Amino acid sequence: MGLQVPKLSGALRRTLRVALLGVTMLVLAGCSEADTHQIRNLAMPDRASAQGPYTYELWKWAWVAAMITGIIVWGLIFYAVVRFRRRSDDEVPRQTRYNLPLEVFYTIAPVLMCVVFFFHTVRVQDELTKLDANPDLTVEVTGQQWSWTFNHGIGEQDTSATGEDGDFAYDEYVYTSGTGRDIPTLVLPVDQTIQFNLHSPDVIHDFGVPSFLMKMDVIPGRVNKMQVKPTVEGTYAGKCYELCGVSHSRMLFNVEVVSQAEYDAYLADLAEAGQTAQAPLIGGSYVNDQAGLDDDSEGTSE
Ligand SMILES: [Cu+2]
Repeated sequence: MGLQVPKLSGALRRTLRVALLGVTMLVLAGCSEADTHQIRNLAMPDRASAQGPYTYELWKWAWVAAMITGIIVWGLIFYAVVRFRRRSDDEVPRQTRYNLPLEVFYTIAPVLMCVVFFFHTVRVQDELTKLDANPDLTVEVTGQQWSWTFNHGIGEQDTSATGEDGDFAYDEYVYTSGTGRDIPTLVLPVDQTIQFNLHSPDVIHDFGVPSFLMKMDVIPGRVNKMQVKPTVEGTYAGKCYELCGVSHSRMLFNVEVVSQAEYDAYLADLAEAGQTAQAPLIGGSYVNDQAGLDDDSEGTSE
């Protein structure tokens, strides 16, 4: 006799079916609106930047590709389990080895899949790291252990400035700076292409805003540049994406995307509060003698 599968009685089968339906409904009903939103977004935040959809589409289609692969693999597994199951106690099914076409297939198929993933990853990466030679504004960002300093330029922007070796795009800056205890807010105007020049005086950090679906390493000794165009006004959360030391988890900041008028008013407020500087606060040799980047920045002290 073959494998003994116990036959379920009709009544038992009906009971099981009702129970399964009940459990499914309970699980689905347990999903809050936020959960369903998350599921529909494939666990990604709503896109709040012009760059966001590129990252999101890559993420979405990677899931689709993984799902198709999964369904094929699961299908083949179940097919093999059923089709080639042991049918007798004293007989072993035909053992197949060294099937050359099959081996060629399962070597080439994953390589082809990686090629497709790689191609689209590079395509999206090129799109995200593309730099407009004339961004609407440039913000000098400093990631320091353990917070952020944001330097906004005042007046005319010199787009030929490199952001390196003291060559900055503006003659005057206003700034805001946080500590590990008191997280800073980055205010940005909506629908403007904003260039972030990223500076670090100490270790590698990573500047990113989940809702923009963009992030970039902040590396000491070099200035990485990233451009983002926020498209939706609102308040977002930003953070350091690179484990940079003991208080890495405190390297949070808020992002407020506002209208151009509100942005201008914000810069005026900072200037009025005396948070002005001739050059952006970027740490390095500035770290001990510039406001906002003094020892107080180390939120873990005391
Ligand atoms: Cu960090």
